[in-house]
Amino acid sequence: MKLRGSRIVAQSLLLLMWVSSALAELPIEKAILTDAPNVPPPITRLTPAKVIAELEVVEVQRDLADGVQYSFWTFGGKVPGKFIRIRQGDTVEFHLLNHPDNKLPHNIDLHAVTGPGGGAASTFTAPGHRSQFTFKALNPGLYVYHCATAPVGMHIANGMYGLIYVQPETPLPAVDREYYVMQSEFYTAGAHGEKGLQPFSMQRAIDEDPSYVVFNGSTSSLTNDGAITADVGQTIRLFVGNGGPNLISSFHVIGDIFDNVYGEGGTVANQHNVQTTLVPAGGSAIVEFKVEVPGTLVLVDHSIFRAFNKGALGMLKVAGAENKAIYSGKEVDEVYLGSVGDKSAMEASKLRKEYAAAVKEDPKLQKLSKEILMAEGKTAYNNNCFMCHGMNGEGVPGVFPPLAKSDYMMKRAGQKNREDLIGIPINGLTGKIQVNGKDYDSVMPALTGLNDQAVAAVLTFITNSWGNSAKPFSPEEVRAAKAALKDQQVARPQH
Ligand code: HEC
Ligand SMILES: [Cu+2]
Repeated sequence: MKLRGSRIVAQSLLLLMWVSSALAELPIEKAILTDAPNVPPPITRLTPAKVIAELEVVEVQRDLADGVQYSFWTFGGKVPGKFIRIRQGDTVEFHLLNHPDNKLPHNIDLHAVTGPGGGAASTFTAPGHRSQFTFKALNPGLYVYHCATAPVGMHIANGMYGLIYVQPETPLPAVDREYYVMQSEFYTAGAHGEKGLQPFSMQRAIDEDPSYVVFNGSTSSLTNDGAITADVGQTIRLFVGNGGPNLISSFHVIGDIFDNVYGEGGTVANQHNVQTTLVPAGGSAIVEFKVEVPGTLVLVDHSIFRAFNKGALGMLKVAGAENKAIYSGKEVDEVYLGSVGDKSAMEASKLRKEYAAAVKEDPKLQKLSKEILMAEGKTAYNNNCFMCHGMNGEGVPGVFPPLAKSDYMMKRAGQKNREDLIGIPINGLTGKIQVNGKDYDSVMPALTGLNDQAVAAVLTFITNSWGNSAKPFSPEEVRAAKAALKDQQVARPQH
């Protein structure tokens, strides 16, 4: 018995020695932590290390929006908390420090930890205290961490979240730029934009009715001077997190397409060529894309009122030379009135009808408008017709038929068949016709340069000159006849 007991003791001792020597063999390094939008540099070592990570909880008052302040509870002084980068297989000695000026106890639940509460119970820390625990990073991936002290929702809502990236043993391909972007909501007592220090509203948080949805802790963290940057031709990797506490993000970059998405922050690029990717509350995604042309790309939650009305908007400014083959810039800029144009055209035709009706009722106006048509018609005739039909409509015997006292024409200038006559200058005339007992079989070309007004005028002129007399032609009549002639042409196509 005694012998067996001492053998167990010896065996345990050996095991203990092996464990401690294995630990002792690990190189020790201090984790580099960064504030958003920066990411610590890729880890280049090929074997595990013992990493010491130190994170301090600080309760601070900062701007949430222009003129709007909020009392944030933070991991490291800013929202989101500092980015932690370790390597798969690393042993992490984690230190949580609660600043002595803070009012509340806090802890941390790292989703990268395999163990109860993700470290929450082991890190419960009162103000002015520090806690420590150690975990082994078994699973690679991009993980959210957050405070899990009751009331948990309130601690998260006040800004207590961040990202820890457990770099896989085989790292993701190298890119030119890596950035840290984390979305979250804020529930203020005042409405969006209400100035001054805004207290947290528990009711709004329960109702999931945020007054702010932001990237990296405020409406201006990633805009204008806060914009992240890149040069044309570079590859970008965004480590995207969502602290919630309630909303799912429809993460989208206006003006580019994700070449690769590591869905839900896992280690497999499970999709290519993606426009918008979902980032769950308490979850993440890694997206990669190449910037090909200069300009400002806009990061949004594509639940779009959150972007344009609650603050979920960021910028990636790309500098470099244009590439017109990929993006031309504006090529056409012209007026398009759409239904407004139709409306004004309708209005004009209505007024024209009213005008015609008014002219009809007033003999003086009627006479005047006929005189106008005659004068315009004479001009049109002299410019377009006289070279064939003659100065006085006499025509050329056997070649060009006369218009003066033409029975052919005047038959069509009465009540019936007026559209036949209107069609002659518009479409021209070919084939056998008889005018005043004489045959003509020639070609009159279409006179395409005449508008409705000119056609009405020239027809009024030729049917009221040289002894002819008929009712004047109006532009409206010409327009209607044109439409009727078009329909006839469609019905029996000309050859
Ligand atoms: C290039 C010469 C030419 C021009 C220019 C020309 N016509 Fe004609 N016109 C003719 C010919 C030729 C005919 C007979 C066509 C046929 O034989 O089918 C004709 C026929 C007519 C007829 C029917 C026959 C008649 O004498 O009643 C009318 C009306 C007419 N033209 C009006 C016009 C008007 C109005 C214009 C100017 C806007 C015009 N023409 C310009 C050559 C011309
Ligand atoms: Cu907390």
